[in-house]
Amino acid sequence: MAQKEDCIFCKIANGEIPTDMVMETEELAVFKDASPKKPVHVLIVPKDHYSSLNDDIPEELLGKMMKLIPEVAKKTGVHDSGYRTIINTGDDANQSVKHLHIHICGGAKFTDF
Ligand code: DGP
Repeated sequence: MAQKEDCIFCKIANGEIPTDMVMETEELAVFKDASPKKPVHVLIVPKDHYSSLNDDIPEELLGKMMKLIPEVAKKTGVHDSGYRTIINTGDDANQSVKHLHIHICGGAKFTDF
């Protein structure tokens, strides 16, 4: 699996478009969401292109994405106060960018579900 042409998250995650990068590993990029819904709102994005969770993602990569969540929470200051992780998949979930990503949101109390 590699990058997909004309995918904005492929370009951001691989440094072709500058962004507010929070942290990076060999396979993952973490950057700030351009339309933050909470004081802290960052995205964990694989550097390889997968369009969604439905895209037969290697277990190892999924594990690395999950393991990175608390590290990102520490780095962004929401580890102890709490945070929400969201993966939107497909149209009914309003997935707007068709490149797999995990939202990490925090810094204010959630009042919905
Ligand atoms: P989703 O609805 O789960 O596909 O969320 C996509 C998120 O990506 C949305 O919260 C806004 C954010 N986003 C869209 N385009 C850009 C961009 O060009 N840069 C950054 N940093 N975030 C973006």
